[in-house]
Amino acid sequence: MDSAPSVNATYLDSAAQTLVKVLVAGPFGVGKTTLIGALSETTPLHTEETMTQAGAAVDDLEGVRDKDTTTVAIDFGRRTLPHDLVLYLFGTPGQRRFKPLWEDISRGALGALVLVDTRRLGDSFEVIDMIEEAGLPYAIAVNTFDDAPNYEPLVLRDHLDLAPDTPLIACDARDPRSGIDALIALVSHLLTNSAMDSAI
Ligand SMILES: Nc1nc2c(ncn2[C@@H]2O[C@H](COP(=O)(O)OP(=O)(O)O)[C@@H](O)[C@H]2O)c(=O)[nH]1
Ligand SMILES: [Mg+2]
Repeated sequence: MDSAPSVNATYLDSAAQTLVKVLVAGPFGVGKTTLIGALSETTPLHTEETMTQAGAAVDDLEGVRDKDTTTVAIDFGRRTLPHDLVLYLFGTPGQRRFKPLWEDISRGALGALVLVDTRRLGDSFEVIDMIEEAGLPYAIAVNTFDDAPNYEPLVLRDHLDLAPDTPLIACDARDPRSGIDALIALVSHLLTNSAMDSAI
């Protein structure tokens, strides 16, 4: 005889959810793994390789304290926002030399949250260029490291050459509440740009 379904079953009706893939992008050491780890409601997956001597020549560690590994693949997590909007978060390497991998990971994504470190603004140009080339809408989240310069938003927009409607917010990648606010800024931007019309 089949056993009765458990009254404690917590499965959600998948029809009631909207599933959206977004990227968490940014240069090496900016806090992608930290952010996804802080706010994922599933155990985050991440693949990280210890930096090799060869990689040391191209992965500039200056200004990145306590950082002796570099992500060569992806981080993956999931976060549900209000209204049963389920975000699948893919942390992506920011280096152009990983472009084929980046293209695979970014397929089907509706947008990107780009993390920026104001101590190393120039490191963000490459990843922002790749996202713009892919035609993905994005929001910028400045991960506020303690010793990072604090720019006026207009100055930062100018440095990063942002469109006027691109969201620019400060966040602390270690703080889930702050990370969620950053994701909400991205999702609001996607909705404004109708990128999610067909998904919702
Ligand atoms: N002080 C401070 N440290 C952070 C913050 N976010 C990340 N870190 C640290 O910065 C380093 C790089 O972060 P990580 O998430 O590995 O960067 P990723 O390469 O972009 O995945 C780690 O040692 C983190 O603990 C932050 O908001 N404030
Ligand atoms: Mg990482």
